[in-house]
Amino acid sequence: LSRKKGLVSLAVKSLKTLGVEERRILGQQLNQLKNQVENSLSGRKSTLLEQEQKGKFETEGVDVTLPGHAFPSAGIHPLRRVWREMEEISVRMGFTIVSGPEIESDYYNFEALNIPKGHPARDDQDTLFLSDNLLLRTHTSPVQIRTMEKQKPPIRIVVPGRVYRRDAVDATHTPMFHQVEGLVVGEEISLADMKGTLQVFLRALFSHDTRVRLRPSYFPFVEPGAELDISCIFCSGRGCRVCKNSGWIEILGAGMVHPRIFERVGYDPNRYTGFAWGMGIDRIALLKYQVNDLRLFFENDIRFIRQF
Ligand code: 2U9
Repeated sequence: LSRKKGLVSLAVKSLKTLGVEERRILGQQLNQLKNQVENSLSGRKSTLLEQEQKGKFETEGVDVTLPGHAFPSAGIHPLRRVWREMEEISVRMGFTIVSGPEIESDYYNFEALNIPKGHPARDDQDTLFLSDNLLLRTHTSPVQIRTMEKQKPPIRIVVPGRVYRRDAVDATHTPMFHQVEGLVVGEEISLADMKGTLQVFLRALFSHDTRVRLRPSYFPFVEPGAELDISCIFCSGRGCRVCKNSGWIEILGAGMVHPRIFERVGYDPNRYTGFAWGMGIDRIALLKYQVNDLRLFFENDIRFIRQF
């Protein structure tokens, strides 16, 4: 049937050499022939297609009784678990969870926290500056300042969040890590309230018989300041590898809020006192889950995350 070389096409072309009557009869017959060939071609084509389909159904069919493919999911990240647990304990104790910006001004990150320019504490906290005035917060404390500017005492807040320091990455340092800080402000709030509150919190986080002890320490935003140790969660204080045989593990820093901070946010330091504390979520997750390298928390290897 092809237009140039097909036998039927050539025969149609040769019709013009014939007389009128012959042309009419032969023309009709050629038309019939053409239809026949076309019909049998398309018939054969659909038979072949049908056979192909049938073959495909047989070889590529889906067996719905086979088990499906498992969706790869890792579960809740260990850092998020510790973060949530700390939030839940705090809320049960009557605290409100507050958050704030990760990009901060010099004022909220340092100045308002009694860390003036030239203060040696600014060296400790190798800061990631974005400009002369803007930086990535080195602690979540700016959120406590912002809250006090907006609210009057009593204050009971807990502030979890990401913080940043200019550290080289190794097993115990990452330039971004996580903190939970807390702040209580009111009338006649004492150091005993601080120790009792932190003991209740830490017993809920670690174990009901965890003991706590305070050691004097220095932070510019508190006076007096202290570091808090808990009795070792692995040997209950008898001495082991984790606590380096001391029976104690340092867990957080705390202290009574410096009166100069109250003055700056417009609280009367003669009327109000308060305490604050801060701890690293990542470090506590290392301890709780017995992980020896912080970097594992940031690689997000599903085989690691699945273990918690
Ligand atoms: C205000 C007033 C006081 C928060 C405090 C610490 C002590 C502390 C460190 C623990 C390990 C930071 O993550 S870490 O490196 N923090 O030792 N933080 S007192 O004091 C405040 C905060 C806000 C307005």
